[in-house]
Amino acid sequence: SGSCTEEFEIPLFDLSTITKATNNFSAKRKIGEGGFGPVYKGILEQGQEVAVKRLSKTSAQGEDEFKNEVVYIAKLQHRNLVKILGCCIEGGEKMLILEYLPNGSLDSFIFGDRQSMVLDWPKRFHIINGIARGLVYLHQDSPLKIIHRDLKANNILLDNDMNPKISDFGIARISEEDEIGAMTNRVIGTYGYLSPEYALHGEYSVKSDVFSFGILVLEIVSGKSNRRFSPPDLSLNLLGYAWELYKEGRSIELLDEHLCDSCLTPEVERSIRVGLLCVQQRPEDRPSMSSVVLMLNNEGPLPR
Ligand code: ACK
Repeated sequence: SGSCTEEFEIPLFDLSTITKATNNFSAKRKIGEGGFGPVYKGILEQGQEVAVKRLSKTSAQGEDEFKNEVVYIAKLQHRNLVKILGCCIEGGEKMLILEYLPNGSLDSFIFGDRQSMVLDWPKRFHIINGIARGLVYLHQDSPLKIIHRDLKANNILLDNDMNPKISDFGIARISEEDEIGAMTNRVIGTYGYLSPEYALHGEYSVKSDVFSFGILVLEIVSGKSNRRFSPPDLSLNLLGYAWELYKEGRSIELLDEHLCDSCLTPEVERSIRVGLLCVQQRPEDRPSMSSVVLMLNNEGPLPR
């Protein structure tokens, strides 16, 4: 009994419970490296699988990201966001206990070693649509209006049914409603996904998430990663390539070679077009996530 913070009423786990569940944080149980430290798979006494995100950076930034994540994730509840089960703050340790998602991140699915399990187009569209719905919730339907700021394939986790779940709220921020953009002099996030106004001028808004979403769409469609590209070459990358193909009516060449040629259905074309709308240079030209969902599902007009 007890809770992580007075304010948020998240269940508090004992350190002994988590130590046991993770086999004393054994290397075998480590599933990856997250924003502020390693992530372990844990199995609770009742057999329930959990993911344990352990704060390891003893830096002010690590502490901030941990606190940020607890505070935000506790208030958010949506089928396309990772669920928090509780936390553990004891003996100098700080950990988040999250639902365990057996299929890991989208990153390893589309660019990684799981290429043998090629995602067909309907699954890819399901993933794109789910991420978009999660973002509509974050941006406008959640009690806090939140900008994620670090959307990338590595932060999209997949459950057993390939439902995407947005994770890692370490650097998320509340969006000030009537502000077009907030400023920061500390640009954190991941190159390849950062919008130009954020990467170059530290200006962020919900429209920076829309940009990152657009990159994700192009990555999911093409099976190619945009991560290795960084400023000032923002145009010499996947999105520049996608634009070229689109303008010349050759969008089919963007498609992942693992997808069938007959895949260039109106649905795929729509997704590519929506992705390209989202990565426009000027934030004000990018659509909101709610119009993205409408356009993806052919329920709203798609501008030329
Ligand atoms: O692709 P992955 O195995 O899936 O590697 C990353 C790594 O940890 C760093 O984020 C994995 N991961 C993070 N959170 C979870 C979770 N809740 N369930 C399963 N795997 C997770 C992620």
